Amino acid sequence: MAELTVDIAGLRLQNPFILASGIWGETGATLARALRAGAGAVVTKSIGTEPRPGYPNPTIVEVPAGFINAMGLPNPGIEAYKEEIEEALQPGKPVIGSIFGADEREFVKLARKMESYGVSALELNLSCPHAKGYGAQLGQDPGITKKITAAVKAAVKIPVFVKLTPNVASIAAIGKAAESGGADAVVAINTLKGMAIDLELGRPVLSHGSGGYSGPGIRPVGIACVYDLFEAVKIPIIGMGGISSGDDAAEYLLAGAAALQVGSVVYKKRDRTFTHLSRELSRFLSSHHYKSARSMTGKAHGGP
Ligand code: RRO
Repeated sequence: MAELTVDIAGLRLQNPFILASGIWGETGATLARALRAGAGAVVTKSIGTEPRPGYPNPTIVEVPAGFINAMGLPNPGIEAYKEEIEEALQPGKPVIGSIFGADEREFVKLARKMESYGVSALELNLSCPHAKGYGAQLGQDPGITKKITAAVKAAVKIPVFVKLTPNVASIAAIGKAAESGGADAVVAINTLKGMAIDLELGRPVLSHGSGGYSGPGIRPVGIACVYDLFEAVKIPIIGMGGISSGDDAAEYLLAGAAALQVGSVVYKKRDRTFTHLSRELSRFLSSHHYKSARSMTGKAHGGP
């Protein structure tokens, strides 16, 4: 049996498949469920300083090859989230705390709290495509990305991952900014800005108008981003965007990912997601004579 264990910035994962932020992440019970169902690690919903209801319905629509969502960062706020983390920690596997803020002061406050709750690492959301004053509005700027990353790194001891937006001219430049701010890993990619129009109403389907496109349709974009980042940074890359099979996972590893996140596929495969993907990746490794998932990282680069 090929070895699926991977290490990311000191975190040991039994397999490379991490539940992405926003998928089952608002409660500790669902995070624990994903871990018990075989996830290597889980990422929480992005948590802010205050409770937020999110945008009114409709907040998600199925489109060809994926979904468009504009949930609007719904979350219970950092104070109330302590008990969810406690429950998520029960299975004894890594829990990664995702946070979003408007500036480095908010990020530092959230980072300290999350660390005190016992998470294994932080994921800074600098990439939500439709949040005024948050997410990609900060993460599209390399200077702001570096400043927020450096401020969080100086405030906590646990590893800090920075989740990047594909909605930029050069994701490599933003990855380098995160690295120079001291990031321990980058996560690529968050959703692509997208929109669906309701032909009968003659209006956008989602209440917010635009949203974030995820699912199989964005996989080539994610692969290109991971490939470019691998050439630009030395820190590990956590790859994501449209992974729904062992072959998709292998493609991301070859492009340069050291671990993977999955989101949209969980809506289809639910609790079977992680065992299914692990089994398929394991089969791919054996049939292609790779000893381990680890040994595949970045193998699509370099000479003939
Ligand atoms: O909550 C959302 O609407 C959301 C977030 Br925070 C994000 O980072 N990416 C996304 O597609 N949706």
